[in-house]
Amino acid sequence: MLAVNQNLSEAQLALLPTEEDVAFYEEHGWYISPKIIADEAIAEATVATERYHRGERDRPLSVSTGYSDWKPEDGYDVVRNNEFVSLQSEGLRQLALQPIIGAIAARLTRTTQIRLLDDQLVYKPPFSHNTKTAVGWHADHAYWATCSSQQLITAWIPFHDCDESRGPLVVIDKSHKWLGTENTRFFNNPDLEQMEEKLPKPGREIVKVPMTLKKGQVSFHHCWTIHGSYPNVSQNYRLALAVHLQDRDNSYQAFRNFEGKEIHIFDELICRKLPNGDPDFSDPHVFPVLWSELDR
Ligand SMILES: O=C(O)CCC(=O)C(=O)O
Repeated sequence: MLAVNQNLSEAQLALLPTEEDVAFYEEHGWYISPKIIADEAIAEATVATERYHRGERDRPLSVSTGYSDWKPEDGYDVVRNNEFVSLQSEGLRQLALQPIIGAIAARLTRTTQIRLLDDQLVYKPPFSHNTKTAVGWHADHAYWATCSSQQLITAWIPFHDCDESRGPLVVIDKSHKWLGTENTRFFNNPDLEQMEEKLPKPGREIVKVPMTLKKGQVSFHHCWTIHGSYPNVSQNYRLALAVHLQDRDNSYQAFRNFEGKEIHIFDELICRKLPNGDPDFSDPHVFPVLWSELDR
């Protein structure tokens, strides 16, 4: 087996989570890294975002509908949610696929390989009385029923300092351990207080932890951690890239909901198939590897 530290500098190695950090993640369902992303990488991704928002694509997807894909005709004074941007924009790919992000995710989930699953570029306009910019409560895995793994993880990368006024991600502490969260899919409902009543909280106090980060820091959350993001009440825009990641063991599993309806996710449409006809969640064109200990 080749060394885990390949491609990471000594300085980067020192930034990986300790065993104590991993235990914290397992207990709380979230983790905040030190500064791991260079300012230059964020500057390049900001330019790439401007191009993306103008409609420029370096490599368009083979299927053009069925995923969130804000376009100028949707209006500017709204939350802009663009998925799968790292497959379509070179500049955003450079940010999303940084090995240090994969190495941290691998430590936190105790796996030997981290692959991309999906991503979301989320832009919130500066505050205006007309626009609600909170992102509603959801658990990421509730949108990924055909993923077999319970160790999927998301890295959230703000492109600037993000204090509580600028619409940070907010997680519900320890909610990854709650039962009954399979249908917590309220991403598009910005009424956080109203929807809080509908959460399957098992008689416990809800402890909300905003991910108030400095530029270059990244937060990580477990795929069952309930989270949303606060409205942007600042005079500046808020921009962040959520990079959704799979551990080595994740594979396709057929899934039917409680009404017996077959559920599918967009990823299945754009990846290659396995010999048995199932979608291949390790197709390197769609699910590139960020980090691997065994394959290096
Ligand atoms: O950026 C946001 O406001 C929401 C991102 C999100 O839901 C996530 O990181 O899973």
